[in-house]
Amino acid sequence: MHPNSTNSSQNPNARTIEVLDQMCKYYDQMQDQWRTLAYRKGIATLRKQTTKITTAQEAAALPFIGKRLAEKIEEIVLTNRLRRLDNTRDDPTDQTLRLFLGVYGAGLSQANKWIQQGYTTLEDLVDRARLTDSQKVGVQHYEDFATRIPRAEVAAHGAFVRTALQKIDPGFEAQVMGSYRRGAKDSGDIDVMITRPGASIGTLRNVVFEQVVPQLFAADFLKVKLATSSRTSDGTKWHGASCLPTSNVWRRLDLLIVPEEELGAALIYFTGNDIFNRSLRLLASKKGMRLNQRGLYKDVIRGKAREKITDGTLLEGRDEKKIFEELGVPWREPTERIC
Ligand code: DCP
Ligand code: MG
Ligand code: MN
Repeated sequence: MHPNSTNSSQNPNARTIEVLDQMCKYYDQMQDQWRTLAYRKGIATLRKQTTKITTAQEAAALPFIGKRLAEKIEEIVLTNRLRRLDNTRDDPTDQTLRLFLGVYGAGLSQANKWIQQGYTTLEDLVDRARLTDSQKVGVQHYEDFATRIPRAEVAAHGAFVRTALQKIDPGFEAQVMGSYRRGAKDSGDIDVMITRPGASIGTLRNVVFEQVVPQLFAADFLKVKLATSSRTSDGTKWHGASCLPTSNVWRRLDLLIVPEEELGAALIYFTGNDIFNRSLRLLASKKGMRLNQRGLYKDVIRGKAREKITDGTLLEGRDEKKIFEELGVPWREPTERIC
């Protein structure tokens, strides 16, 4: 999550950050997006401090650290631990919930249903629960998907996809996005963006879905296609699992199809991180603009709650640097987009 936190042990708040990171991970596993986000912002603030923050009052004076988080910081400094975190570790239902939430494709309601049905282990799910195909894969490869992917292996999966694409048409490009592009030493999944200068979205989709994906299955690199819960699937994404010939660990792989006109906006969106993206979108909306994974738009009319009333007109989609310029944001290297 924080790939560039190299000299973290030298940070005066290293121990506080370590404990808060665990708490953040817990909320992330619980799919509590609000608390996860609040912790990540607070942790980012702490990382920037050059002195040790010891009191709640000191902590609360810093950006993105509210009263509750400030109190937790003080508790960690005073006791070297966090009761809230200890509690989660002692509660068996909580542990089972987290176990089940780790199954690919299982959300909170599904995980809670399994608990209500009396299941407590992954074996219970295999033996007794009625699972979707994706959930079956999620259980069978639970360990695989929970394991971080070393940077070199992420690159190798990207290269495998690129080679297959360029055999069909040398004009194709495949670029690894997400945490990898931000320079992370390991990643949770592999995000590969596919594009080709001059090709229409129809051509891109056809080559990817009708040619590359089948070929990569035949090569035994792709293992399975996985369903997503998102309603936003517009036929430009493929989710599944891949495995290198030299390995037996399955990895989560996303293929993202992007036409040239949208390349710059997609580069921004799929590089992230998600907090950086949110802050750019908020800034755009404050300036009467709108940013999404397809482009930056101007003259967007919004209502009282910043809800958009008109779509606006496209300012820039193709060029990543130009989008920063139009937004009036100084260029940030991907490795600096950690927020
Ligand atoms: N993204 C976003 N908002 C989301 C999900 C994703 O802005 N809710 C963008 C930013 C992410 C990128 O898509 O960086 C890729 O999403 P991933 O979930 O794969 O996240 P990362 O690649 O950043 O991290 P990980 O190493 O966990 O895969
Ligand atoms: Mg990723
Ligand atoms: Mn992904």
